[in-house]
Amino acid sequence: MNDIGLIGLGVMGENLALNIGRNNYSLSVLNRTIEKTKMFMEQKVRDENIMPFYDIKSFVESLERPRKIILMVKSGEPVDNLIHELLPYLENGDLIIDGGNSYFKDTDRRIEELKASNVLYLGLGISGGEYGALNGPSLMPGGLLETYKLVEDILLNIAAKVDSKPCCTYVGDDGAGHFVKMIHNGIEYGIMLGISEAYNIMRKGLMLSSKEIGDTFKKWNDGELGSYLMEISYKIMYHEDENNNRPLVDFILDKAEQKGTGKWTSITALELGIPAPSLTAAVDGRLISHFKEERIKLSNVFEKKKVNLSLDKEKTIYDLEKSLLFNQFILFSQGIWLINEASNVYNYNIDSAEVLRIWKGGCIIRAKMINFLIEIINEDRENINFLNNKKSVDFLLGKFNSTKHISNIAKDLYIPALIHNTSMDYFLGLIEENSAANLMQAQRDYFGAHTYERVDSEGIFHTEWE
Ligand code: NBP
Repeated sequence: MNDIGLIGLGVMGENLALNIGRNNYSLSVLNRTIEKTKMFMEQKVRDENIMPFYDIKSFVESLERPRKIILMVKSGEPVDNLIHELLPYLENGDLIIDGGNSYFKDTDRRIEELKASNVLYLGLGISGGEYGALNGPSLMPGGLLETYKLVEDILLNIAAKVDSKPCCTYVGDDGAGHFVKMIHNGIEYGIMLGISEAYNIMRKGLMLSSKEIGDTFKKWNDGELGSYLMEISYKIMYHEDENNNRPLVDFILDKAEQKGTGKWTSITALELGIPAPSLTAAVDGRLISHFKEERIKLSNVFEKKKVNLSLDKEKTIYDLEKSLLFNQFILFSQGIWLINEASNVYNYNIDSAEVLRIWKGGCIIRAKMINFLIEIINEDRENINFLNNKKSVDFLLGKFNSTKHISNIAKDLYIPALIHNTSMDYFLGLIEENSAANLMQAQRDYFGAHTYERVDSEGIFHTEWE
């Protein structure tokens, strides 16, 4: 009998299976396309105790009770279909673990639906790509605590380790794990766009070569901006196309794809009523990039008046570094605010400092900055928006002029800088004591008798404006 089963031998599934096997657990595996299972067994499996199966019944029967089955398949319908196929063979107390990027509300629903069959369900957010899956990902499990306890040992062993601590923690109830993974991806979109904007300014404004941009990213990666995404960005800049020994990045079509987690983050922010404009800007950045044909047409119609900018290279690079720190801080703060709000609204009971701790290793958004963020959160555990803290404001104010400078340069050069601009406006919005929302309230009352409150007396007011 094997310790655990895994269904779905795609990029993530096969690497996770090997990771589990290398941690001395015995494993049954199954994949919809049989050929893939055979190739996996022949080409990837070495000494690991991994057994292939080609039908659900014998796969389930090969597992130690209570059975533990990880699904590593495309989110959505495939997950529901597999649950449906597994159910006839499962018994009370067996456990399904969904390791894909499922929408957290689907996970809430599945946990609820499976209660009738006494089958347990864990929504497991996994980050780290194929390297992380194999060598230690960041794991974000959510569901009942008792359910998590059944696989805690395995999850802690296969997770990445930072300061000898596993990058895995019980995140919270129901879909909390998938919620946190969704926010992780929202932040990931934002950091990626921010770095790409810096790249754009360096190549179009400073006329730097890919090699020079790579050198800059590498230097930043050694400093405060150190992160996985900065590390891969400098390596990408150095990477040459096999065909012509020129930077491969120059030959990649500028249309960014997405699979949905960033979009869900924005939709969730709107549903929860929490402002997260930088996270949304990151999705919009990808959407705009997708309209390549329109962009080509419009770029020929709209005359970009040449501005004679004599940019100071050293100063611009210095400001870019500071502005990226500014953006990254804002992106994390918006993500954590959403997590804290969701924790209250959906009763997930999430500890956001713990979430940040497990994002310190294994995952795509691991960054040196996280230690500082944890320090700020721990100063006031009741504060759901960690921007509302003196250290946060000091940090951002220290980078404000640099961000403003970069934003201005981008406009002068007609370069979009969605993350830079949005993060700055978000910050300005939050530090503005008297906003212009008084006019909006008056407009609402004017056309819709929506009423308003006054600053000089209590109560609800309406005016006949005409
Ligand atoms: P892949 O595209 O590499 O593999 C997808 C897997 O899903 C294959 O095993 C495929 O089987 C299976 N599958 C599909 Br598609 N439809 C199915 C169905 N109706 N019934 C049964 N199996 C089905 O994806 P991946 O990158 O390994 O991602 C797996 C999950 O992990 C996704 O939810 C993804 O969002 C998430 N994730 C991915 C990453 C990443 O970096 N790639 C990171 C974190 C999380 P087949 O071989 O028969 O087509």
